[in-house]
Amino acid sequence: MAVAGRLSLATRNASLATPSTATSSKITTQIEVIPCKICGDKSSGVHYGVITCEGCKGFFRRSQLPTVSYSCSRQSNCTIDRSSRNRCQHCRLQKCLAQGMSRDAVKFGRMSKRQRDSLIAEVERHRQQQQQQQLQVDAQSGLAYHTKEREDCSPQLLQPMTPAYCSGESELLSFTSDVHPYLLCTPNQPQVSDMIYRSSGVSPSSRAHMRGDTSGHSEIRDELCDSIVRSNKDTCQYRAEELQALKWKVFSREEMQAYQSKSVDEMWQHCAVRLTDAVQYVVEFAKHIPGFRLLSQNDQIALLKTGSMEVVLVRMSRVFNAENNTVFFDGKFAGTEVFKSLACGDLIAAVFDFAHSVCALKLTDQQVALFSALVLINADRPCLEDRGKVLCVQRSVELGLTHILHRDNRDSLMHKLYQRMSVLRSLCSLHTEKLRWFSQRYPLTAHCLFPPLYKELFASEAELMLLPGATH
Ligand code: HC3
Repeated sequence: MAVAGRLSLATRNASLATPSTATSSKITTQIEVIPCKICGDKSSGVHYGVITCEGCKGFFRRSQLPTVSYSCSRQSNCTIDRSSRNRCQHCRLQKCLAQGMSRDAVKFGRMSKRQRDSLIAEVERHRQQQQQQQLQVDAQSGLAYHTKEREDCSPQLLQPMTPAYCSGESELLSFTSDVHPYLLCTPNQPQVSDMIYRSSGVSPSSRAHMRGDTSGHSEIRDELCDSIVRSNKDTCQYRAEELQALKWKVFSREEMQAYQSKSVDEMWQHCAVRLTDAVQYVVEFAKHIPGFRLLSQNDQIALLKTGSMEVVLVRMSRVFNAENNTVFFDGKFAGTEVFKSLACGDLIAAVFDFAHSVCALKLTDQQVALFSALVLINADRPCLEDRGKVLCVQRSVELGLTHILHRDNRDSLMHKLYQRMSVLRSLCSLHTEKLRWFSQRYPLTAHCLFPPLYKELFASEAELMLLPGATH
């Protein structure tokens, strides 16, 4: 797997939602020349990751309320334009999702250099189109036209646009400059006690040293556990109270039928967007696991590529109601029937069984957090550059998990958690298999309509990029 070659991360600092540089603010002031990607009305900027008008922005915001659910009374293929946009909320929402709108785009919507250049090119292309139209009008009305600006146009800027979902740059990691406590260690020192905190001037270990006591080790371990638990809580996607309040809110028969009458590719696209949202939270979780950021970027990516789907599946147990076998999906609790049109019943059944089996372990939030960290930081994953360093972080997480299980009088859980880990591996292989089947059958959807992050995570395994000219 050519991780280093394909995934360049260095330039991923500009935020699409909150542009901070001069270039970004220049782009935002000019974005309005591009019509709303949903209905074609006049746009007002980038909202939820896509250029839209105020109307579609508000519509998308309202559509994300947990109580909202739309269905189409026709064939789910209504035309959405300025005049028809209010006729079918279902198809309008589908178009928003297909264009890549996501409520998480505000939080995670970082713009890569490629995307920024692409946007500048699109702004320029539209500006020129408008100018061209004006020139034609002027010519017809006999007006002279020669502007310096026209002569200066770079041919580069006139190149065809790459659709947002067809860009080839890494979506996996966006590096922010926020400082979090992190651990530093070398491959030859794989113990928590050998790690050095670099977050503040004086580390817990040196504080302990100065006091001459041995409690420093446990202090470090406790800080590591706290950090992972906090990170898990901050990135868990849904608040416990929210889930509790909606626990018995299941999809109605009509709503379920609306999902079931979606075409296979439509449902795949829908689920791919939902899955990608969940993965983005996992990526944020990973970035705050002490020690993760000290790994090379390629190793961080390699761990996320193999582990993020597994963590999504672990997290599924938190949003799973084992009493009626439903999962929180699109604002309500959904049974396996909701996913029928994906046409992969065996995968869905296996994933639901897994969630059930994790629920049966009755893990605390702390145990789930440490277990998730251990699923991610695994030195046995393929393509790691510095396996020793990964092992070092893995050991520290293992020690943390062992400690909290011991403290909670649940030592015997460790063995069961390792068993669950091997089930996770087979679930992901099955998922990859399904994706391979789907991308052979619907190459266009897989190539152009799946979120870039989804493709980046699963592409190499499932050969999603089957189209000629696709970036490998
Ligand atoms: C059902 C789901 C896996 C679980 C995902 C969960 C429930 C996980 C916990 C998050 O907090 C919320 C969440 C959102 C999306 C859920 C996924 C949607 C589809 C996926 C199935 C396993 C199908 C795989 C979809 C495919 C084939 C397109 O990749």
